Amino acid sequence: MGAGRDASSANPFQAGTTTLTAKGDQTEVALNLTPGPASVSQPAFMHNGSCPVVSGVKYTLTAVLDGKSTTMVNVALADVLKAGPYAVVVHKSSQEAGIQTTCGNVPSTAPTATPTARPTATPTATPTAAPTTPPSTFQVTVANFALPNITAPVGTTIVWTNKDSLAHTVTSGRNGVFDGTGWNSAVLDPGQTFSFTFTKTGTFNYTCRVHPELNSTVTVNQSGPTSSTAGTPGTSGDYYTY
Ligand SMILES: [Cu+2]
Repeated sequence: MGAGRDASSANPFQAGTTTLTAKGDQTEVALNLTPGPASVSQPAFMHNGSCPVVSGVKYTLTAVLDGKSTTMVNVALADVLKAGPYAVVVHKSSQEAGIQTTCGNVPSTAPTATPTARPTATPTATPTAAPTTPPSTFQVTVANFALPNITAPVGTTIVWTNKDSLAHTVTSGRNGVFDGTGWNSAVLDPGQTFSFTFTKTGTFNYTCRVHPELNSTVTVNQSGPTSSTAGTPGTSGDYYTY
């Protein structure tokens, strides 16, 4: 952790920064100034108080050479800060120690911890509900002399299987007459199938061309469920010719 701050320098001959760094129970005091006279050792001190008024020396720092000085102070950083404020004073040279070239205040509060980026929670993938795909095909049975009434979502392919003992057709229309739209199977002998895919919603009548009294509906909705119920059976049992 670095406690760097400069120095509102009262006499900014040599501007720079003082950095306090915790080193376990010790504190590193690093000065980084614009260099003074080349290769001239410049006495440096940490005084109690603030610039420009300076009272006694608290710590003697390593003399600054070419703008740099590092000193280990045998006091923990928190205690250094607690005991402040301090001012770092650098003198022109040993010979001219009476001339301060820098006075910088050392902050007396703990440096603000560098904000650690808060780890962003890894987004948990929301399990995607398996799309409820409507059954692509729906098996229905023609039996007991009746056509089933059917409900299914759009897109369903309805497969009629004739399990009756009679032949039937499944034909769009009413009363045995194909209405010219939709679907119209051939005559389905027992055991035969016919399929048709419903791509539009609506309620569609259908009938049997062989047995006009058989009339039922296919209801196609935007979505499920799929169901089939027995339609009204014929009564005559007549087998119409076709
Ligand atoms: Cu029929």
